[in-house]
Amino acid sequence: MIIDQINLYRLKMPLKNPFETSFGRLLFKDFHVVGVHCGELTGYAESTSLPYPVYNEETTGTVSYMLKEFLIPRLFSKKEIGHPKEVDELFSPIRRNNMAKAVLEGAVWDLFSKQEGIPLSRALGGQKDEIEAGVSIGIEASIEDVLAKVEKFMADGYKKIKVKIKPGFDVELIKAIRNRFGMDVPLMADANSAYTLDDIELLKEIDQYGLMMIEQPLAHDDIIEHATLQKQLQTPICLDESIHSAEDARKAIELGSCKIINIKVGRVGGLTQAIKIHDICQQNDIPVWCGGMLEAGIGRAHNIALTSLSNFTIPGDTSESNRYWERDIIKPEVTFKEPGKLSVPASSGIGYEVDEEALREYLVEESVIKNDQVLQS
Ligand code: OSB
Ligand code: MG
Repeated sequence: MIIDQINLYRLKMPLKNPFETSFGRLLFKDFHVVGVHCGELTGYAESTSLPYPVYNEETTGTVSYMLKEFLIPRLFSKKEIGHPKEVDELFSPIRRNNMAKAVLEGAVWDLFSKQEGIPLSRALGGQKDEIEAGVSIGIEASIEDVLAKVEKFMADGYKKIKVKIKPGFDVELIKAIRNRFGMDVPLMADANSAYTLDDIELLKEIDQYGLMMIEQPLAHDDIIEHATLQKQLQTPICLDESIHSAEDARKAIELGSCKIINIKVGRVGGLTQAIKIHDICQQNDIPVWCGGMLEAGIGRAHNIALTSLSNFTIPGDTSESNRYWERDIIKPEVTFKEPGKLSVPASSGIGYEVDEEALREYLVEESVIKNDQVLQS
């Protein structure tokens, strides 16, 4: 592949409803779509950054800066790319900035699979034709409001319900869900680092409710105290924020910091690294699932392709497009093939068309970056 041009689109998409976590409230998604061009073909990916550095250290602004100043020039410096894994290697001397790396690497993966004429899922090594869908419910004004959403999403057929918790909105919420809907709800809680080991009694109380897992209860950069906590809980701990690479995953597994890992492509710096984490977890009998960052359609399509790998045995955060969007940026939108199940596309690349008209509707900034190396040669 010789990439001749890269289009960088910054989009602002209003969420149907605000989404609140222990670190704040989001009203819209402000993110980038990257298109990498090679002749007639374009590979697409979407950045998972948020407007504020509250989930990780990146923001939509830092992603834009890193892409323009470092990552795109570095990609162009390599004359020809044989395989997307080379992009992961090419970016490895640059520290962190994983979401910025991931969006460019992901677009190259899509381009590569389009060139090969195979689905992205197959290029990644995935075998499944369908995956199970889960949904994440934010912190709401009241427990009743969360219960109403749980009821709706269960009726829709979702196979996993994740609820966000924070101090003061935790035990009572879980108890209310169990009291209303019983043990049949495949339920988990995500704390987004809102607790410390001082909260051990409260965490032990949550332990009674038979959750599938508790996600990232302790600090965003911790794997030591999570190991201490896991020894005292029956409920599996799932790490999200703490895992940025296959090396992090290996160390967390070795320490016993978790029994499950949430893989988010952006957080770990791309699909190549996501596959490595998947493989290390598989070798150690640690199941994984694909976490979400309120993606629009392109990001959703990437997540579906990744989830087709065999150790993604737990439903992820990947929901239908209409969970967050009035109008998504792909055609067709992501919808269930049957309740709670999504098809893994059989056509080449991400398997969805980018809806240019919708993309333009949300566009706030566009940059076209040409590869001068190609023009000169
Ligand atoms: O921790 O999983 C998280 C959204 C933004 C930031 C962090 C998280 C989330 C979600 C979103 O839970 C899930 C989704 O994409 O539906
Ligand atoms: Mg999480």
